[in-house]
Amino acid sequence: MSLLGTVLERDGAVYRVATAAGEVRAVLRGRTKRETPKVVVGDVVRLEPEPGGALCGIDAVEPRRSLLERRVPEGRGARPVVANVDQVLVVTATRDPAPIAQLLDRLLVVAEANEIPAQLVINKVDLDPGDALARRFGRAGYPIHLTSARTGTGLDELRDILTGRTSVVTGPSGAGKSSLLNALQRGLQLRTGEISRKVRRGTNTTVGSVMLPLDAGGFIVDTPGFSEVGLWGVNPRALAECFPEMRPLLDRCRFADCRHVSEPGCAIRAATERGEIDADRLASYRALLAELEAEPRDWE
Ligand SMILES: Nc1nc2c(ncn2[C@@H]2O[C@H](COP(=O)(O)OP(=O)(O)OP(=O)(O)O)[C@@H](O)[C@H]2O)c(=O)[nH]1
Ligand SMILES: [Mg+2]
Ligand SMILES: [Zn+2]
Repeated sequence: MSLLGTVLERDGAVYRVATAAGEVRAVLRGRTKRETPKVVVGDVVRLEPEPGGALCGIDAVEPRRSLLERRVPEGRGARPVVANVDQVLVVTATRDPAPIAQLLDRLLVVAEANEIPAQLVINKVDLDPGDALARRFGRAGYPIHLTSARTGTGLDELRDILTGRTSVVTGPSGAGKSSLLNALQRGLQLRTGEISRKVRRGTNTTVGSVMLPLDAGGFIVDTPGFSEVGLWGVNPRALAECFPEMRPLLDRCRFADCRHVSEPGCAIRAATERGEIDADRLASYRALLAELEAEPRDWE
């Protein structure tokens, strides 16, 4: 009798898997050992209890709804990081630390490049209402959620969008991600007010992703180094498609291969001059474009 489960974490050859009957530990077996795709965190797997053993066998991987991939700089293709992510929540503070719009744009582009819907959480509204941020990203087309982990503002709304889905929560250090999650999920006790992830990132060792089940249903994914996921290898030509407010205008540029930098007849620049696209978003687009164009052209 086989059982379905969701892979929460990998520890060497052993996977921690959540099933309706509780958590089990499992190893790859036969077919899943040899075959690609390799099992990653977030995968829904079919388990076969090992007779008399403490470990289950993973017999099959269910088809994936989505896949967040880390593209490898040396042109070695892409490495799967997390499967079945439904949404990315980019969290920023209104202040302390000061929001950096361009960094938020980058995180949103990473989500778009992986074809995962993104939303913006503007936290610490007890310190500043965050109007300018809400306007900038709202105009770009992103759903906005105003929260305060300190006062509880917006937490019901945040709980609603997390429930029943698998969400990557990302954003700059100090934005309040851990504080928000602790406020939403009893017993989570993530450490706050320390720069935990930075330390791990600095060592250059890739720490795997972890999924945290929510009591209300759904999972939160902690993916170290999300900002390094996904931008490598994005075709510069496809970058403008990762800006939702630019997408509907792209076929109106005079040249089909318009980079929206200095080309004549550019519909994006015209819309920016008319005030329909935020000039600062276009500036972010150009900064990311320059970065991508400086990369080796693995994707060609
Ligand atoms: N005033 C105020 N402070 C907050 C709020 N949310 C979090 N903080 C504080 O901001 C600091 C950073 O919060 P964390 O939850 O650790 O931030 P983080 O995003 O998890 O940071 P990293 O784990 O380093 O990425 C802590 O001192 C929190 O107490 C809020 O809504 N309002
Ligand atoms: Mg944290
Ligand atoms: Zn153009």
